[in-house]
Amino acid sequence: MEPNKKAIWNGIIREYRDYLPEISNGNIVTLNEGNTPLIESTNLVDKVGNIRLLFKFEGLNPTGSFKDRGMTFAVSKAKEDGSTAVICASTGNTSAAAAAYAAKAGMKAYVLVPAGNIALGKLSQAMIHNAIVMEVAGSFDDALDLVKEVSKNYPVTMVNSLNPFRIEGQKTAAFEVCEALGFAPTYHFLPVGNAGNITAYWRGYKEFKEKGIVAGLPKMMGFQAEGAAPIVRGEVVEHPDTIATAIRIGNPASWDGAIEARDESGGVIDLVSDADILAAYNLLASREGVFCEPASAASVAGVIKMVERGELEDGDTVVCTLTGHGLKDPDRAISEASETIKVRPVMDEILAVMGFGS
Ligand code: AN7
Repeated sequence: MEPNKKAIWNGIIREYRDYLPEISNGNIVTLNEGNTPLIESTNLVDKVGNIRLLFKFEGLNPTGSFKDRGMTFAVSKAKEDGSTAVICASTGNTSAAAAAYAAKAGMKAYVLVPAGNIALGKLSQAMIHNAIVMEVAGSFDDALDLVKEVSKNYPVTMVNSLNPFRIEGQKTAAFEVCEALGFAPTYHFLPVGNAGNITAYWRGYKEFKEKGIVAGLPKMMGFQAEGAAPIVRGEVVEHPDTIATAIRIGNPASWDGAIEARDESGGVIDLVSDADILAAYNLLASREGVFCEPASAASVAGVIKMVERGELEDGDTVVCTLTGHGLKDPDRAISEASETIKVRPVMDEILAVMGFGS
């Protein structure tokens, strides 16, 4: 048979070419990222009432997070510029994506991660894709300062979200949400760390509105972790701390973009506690069958908080981005879950556990 064209997704650059800066075909570096599902929530009515809640599950990208959307573009542009190496600071997911796309491009990747504060899955990805991994005895913010300096003075391309092509690629997630719904949602919730993603989604929504593809715009709702909430507090957090290591960031690079998204859309940037994040993380896994990483659950914790405050109304369409896959942080899942039950290979013991014993 002939290949079924409808069944083939060519990655966000080829699929959204008309909305992105130009790039030649030969320089496109892709792992066919994007086209992630918008999953309808069905089992959280007691927490969120009768809003229509949907999860944009970005954990189903090739490296397991939304970072792939921006990385395909940043690495493709680096290739077009003749660059042979990329560098980034990362709480984990950016480094995993940079390492994978650099491998695909035949480039070198240098990644700086905060020692002791990167989830195991993410570290394993950067390592197996053969990046040079530097564990910095400091914070993400320290690492980003160093990366900015290095990329200014040496021939290596920075692929943090200060690289404008990262935001361009990431905005395509907003296009997909609009296309899946047939309109822009009432609210869009997402976790905020470096604030690149909220900046990117807002740009994407605005572009679809300007082009007349959708009539409305969502209110942008960003949520930081309580111990790492510089935008909410209005000042840099010197020693950010949260179990959601992905968003353990005290001085976001796209701070202004987040403020703009909030103010132009009439939205909110607020915080949620680690306990709220973990409660949402557990609810998603145990009731919705969706395993995201802790930082991702900050968006859902934000929805629950807003519902409790009476901010959301029945009938509102609310999209939550679940930014990364739960497998990124297996240690957290195991520490949150109930214990396994050790048994001998004996039928009586199995039946006793199942409650079928005599
Ligand atoms: C799962 O990988 O900053 O507000 O270095 O991995 O766009 O920074 C990761 C951020 C949310 C926050 N959820 O997004 C990195 C990094 C997950 C993340 C965020 C991140 P931004």
